[in-house]
Amino acid sequence: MKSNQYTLISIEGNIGSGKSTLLKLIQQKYPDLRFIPEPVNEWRNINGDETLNLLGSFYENPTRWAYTMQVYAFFSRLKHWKEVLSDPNIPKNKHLILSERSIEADKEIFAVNGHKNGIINNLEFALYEKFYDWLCQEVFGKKVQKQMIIYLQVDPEVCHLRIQKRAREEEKNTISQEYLIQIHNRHEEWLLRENHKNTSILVLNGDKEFESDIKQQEKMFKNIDNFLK
Ligand code: DCP
Repeated sequence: MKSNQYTLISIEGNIGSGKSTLLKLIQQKYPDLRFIPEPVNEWRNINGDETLNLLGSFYENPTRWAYTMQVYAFFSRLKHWKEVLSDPNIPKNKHLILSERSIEADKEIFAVNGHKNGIINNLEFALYEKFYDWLCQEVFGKKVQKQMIIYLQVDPEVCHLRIQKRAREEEKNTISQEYLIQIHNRHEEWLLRENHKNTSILVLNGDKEFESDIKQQEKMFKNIDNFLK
């Protein structure tokens, strides 16, 4: 692989599927991976101001805020990428990048689902696609050579229970089972039914709680270790 090209390993899965937990475990096991943080907290208080809560606004009034939410999600993820890509001194072993979700997932899951269910209208979706295509080309060019996806597949009912348990204020009374089924179906459609070029996909079942279950973690890591070899 050329030295200025990256391989992206992204962890994908429904809201509440356990991506952050899995990411932490992978980071512990593979400390050399370069890591891009999930910007969710940046969406909860713009400029550090808790009254400017985009995630909360989106769940309170999805039709009003879905487009804005996706534009900002795209922007904030791109900003993190730009930091990585503009680093002139990339150590040789830092070409593998680990990320919770990806820019592509934001589009394929949340923007497409929002368009399908009508909270993003045709005009908004056309605008989103225009700057998505142009900016991705501008920022990435040919810099990401390969993508590896770890899909944490979890029953939407289990995700619902986990969301209730973790009780992120903006989500606990606003995310319905129906919405989680839509997001689940989009993952299945995108990752299991569509064709992917230069992408390998590992599907891991995450129905069983694994945060405090060492045996379950060992099972998962047998697959992950093989996949990343
Ligand atoms: N979100 C969104 N649009 C995006 C990305 C995320 O509306 N393009 C929302 C969905 C969640 C919140 O942001 O309410 C965070 O979503 P994630 O699934 O990325 O993160 P979680 O912390 O929910 O993941 P997990 O519980 O799997 O660790």
